[in-house]
Amino acid sequence: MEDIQITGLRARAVNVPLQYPVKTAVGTVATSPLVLIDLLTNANVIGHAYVFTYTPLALKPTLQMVEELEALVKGMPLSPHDIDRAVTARFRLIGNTGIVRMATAGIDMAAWDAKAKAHRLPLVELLGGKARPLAAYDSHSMDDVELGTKRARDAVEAGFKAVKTKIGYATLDYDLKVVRALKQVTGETTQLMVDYNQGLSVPEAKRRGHALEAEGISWIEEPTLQHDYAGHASIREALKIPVQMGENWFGPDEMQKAVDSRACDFCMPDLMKIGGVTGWLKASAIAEQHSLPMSSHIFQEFSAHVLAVSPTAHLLERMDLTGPILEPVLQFKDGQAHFGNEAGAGIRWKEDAVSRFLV
Ligand code: SMN
Ligand code: MG
Repeated sequence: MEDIQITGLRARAVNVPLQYPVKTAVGTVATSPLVLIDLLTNANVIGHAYVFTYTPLALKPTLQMVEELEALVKGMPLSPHDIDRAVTARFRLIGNTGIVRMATAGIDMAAWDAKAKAHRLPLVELLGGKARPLAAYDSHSMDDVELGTKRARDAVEAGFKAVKTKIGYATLDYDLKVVRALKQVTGETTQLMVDYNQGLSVPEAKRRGHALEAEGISWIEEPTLQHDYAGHASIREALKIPVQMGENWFGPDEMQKAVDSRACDFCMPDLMKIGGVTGWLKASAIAEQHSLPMSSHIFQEFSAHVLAVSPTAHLLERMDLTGPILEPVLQFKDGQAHFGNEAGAGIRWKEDAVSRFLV
């Protein structure tokens, strides 16, 4: 196949409604601000990817950062590793982190999608793997008792074998009240994980974590500030529940620092913040070397493909942040994610919905 070239980039900002706002101990994501990326090539394939900006305040700056990258990648061969090298060199001084990392990761994902399409392969096969059903969990919010138990019941009835809820209510007693109500629904057959979204001090995380040890919790996620690796390590030493983190690691280098600090028992890089598919592959090698079970964080479509080639693959997070703007390519059945039945990563825009939510 002759050298495929990148011929352009198109980026659009949308702010889509969420069936369930993502309520966390440190704030609520009420709508889903996304930058939709189309990477154009001279091989009659277009790479699609999206990046999630958490708050509408970061949406336009991220859109502009993606748009600025066109000058860098236009005319380059469709080679994600060449792009990674060029980006690393260009952003050495400012640092490939924050919005820069989010934008460059989006380009990386779109490049891998285009490459797989050019080879008429599902991304997982381009990466040397094979699509297979992946164990998944349904990821919920700080939904309190009534909505929390409804969502847990819906998930169990849909066949999920694991559910995550967000806690960090005003008191430990209320955390326990919600967890016990959900455990009534999930029972012994469905795992229950909790996510504090960085909301506790180290002493409070130990206090609440000890209380949760008798409740049958499968992991406690980001109990304290995400950059406090020593704090996570201290909590991990103190608790019998596995500590989970990783969604806030900007690049494999931050993952390495956290792992060197023995901060967690499990890891869950975010496909965007870790650096796209290229960043994830580096992260999966770190996870393998340290025998860390590796789960994904949102970005469920691309995450399915890269998790399938991750040696320590653990669980795929099911949290739909694209709602009406994506064709439902990824399917969930009996608690597993089914994917890989088309070329690329399976990102197909529903243009009528995109138009409705353009910012
Ligand atoms: C989360 C936080 C914010 C937006 C999406 C998801 C959460 C998770 O920490 O682990 O799903
Ligand atoms: Mg989380």
